[in-house]
Amino acid sequence: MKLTASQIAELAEYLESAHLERREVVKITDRYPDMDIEDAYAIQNKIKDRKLARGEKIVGLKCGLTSYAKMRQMGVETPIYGFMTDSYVVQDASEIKMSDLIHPKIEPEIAFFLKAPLRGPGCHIGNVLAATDFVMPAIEVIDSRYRDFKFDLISVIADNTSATRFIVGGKATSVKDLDLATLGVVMEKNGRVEMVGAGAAVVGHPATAVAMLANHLAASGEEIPAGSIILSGGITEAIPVQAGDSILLQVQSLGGVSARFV
Ligand code: OOG
Ligand code: MG
Repeated sequence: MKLTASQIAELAEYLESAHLERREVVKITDRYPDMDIEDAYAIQNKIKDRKLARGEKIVGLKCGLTSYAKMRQMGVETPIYGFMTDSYVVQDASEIKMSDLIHPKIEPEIAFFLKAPLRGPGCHIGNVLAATDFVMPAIEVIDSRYRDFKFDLISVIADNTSATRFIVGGKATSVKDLDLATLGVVMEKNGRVEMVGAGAAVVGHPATAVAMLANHLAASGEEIPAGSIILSGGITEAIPVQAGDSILLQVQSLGGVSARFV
């Protein structure tokens, strides 16, 4: 840790008000170039405390930068993790107001619904599949609070990994008869195929991303609670969206999930 408790609290307020007021801000490492990853998660945790104090509830956790494409793009080898509250939930086939957001992008993901807790260290695909009640297609809407959606690893962790909305839909499906690595995904915008991919784009197998999250939490003595929704991380690059855009994600065997930006 390089920052003081009051600097952590100040940066949490800086980023959370940018989120609430829908404005872009200068990335925090410009002001604190020496801050480290531990500081970044401490800021994210303070943002979580602020939301909980306001009455929001944690509904799930997310993995980010889990696709090889995104990791390469960022020059990193470890995923990042964030949280999602009830205010991030968007119902399938409904509208998302652009006026609530800054410069959103969408990502095709797999959502894991856990029936049992997951605790590291040493958590692996097998533990994740055993603890998974079912999976569903998910679209994550990310909306970095940083100017022009540009950041480094430390800044984006502090900004709760750009989390802002997510939509789940399609068929709740048991993982028993699914091969999540070869599962195909097709992301459409306005009736045009924009991105295609397969589950293996996420660290070889989407369940591995969930195992890595459990192992990450274990380092601070935490676990993933039963009943959580976990987003795997985007399978393809993110796609920018604007008012008027209709989006549809179809996942092999799991059906589709959609939304409209207005
Ligand atoms: C960081 C969040 C990345 C994912 O699925 O890879 C993420 C960002 O790119 O803004 O959610
Ligand atoms: Mg994501």
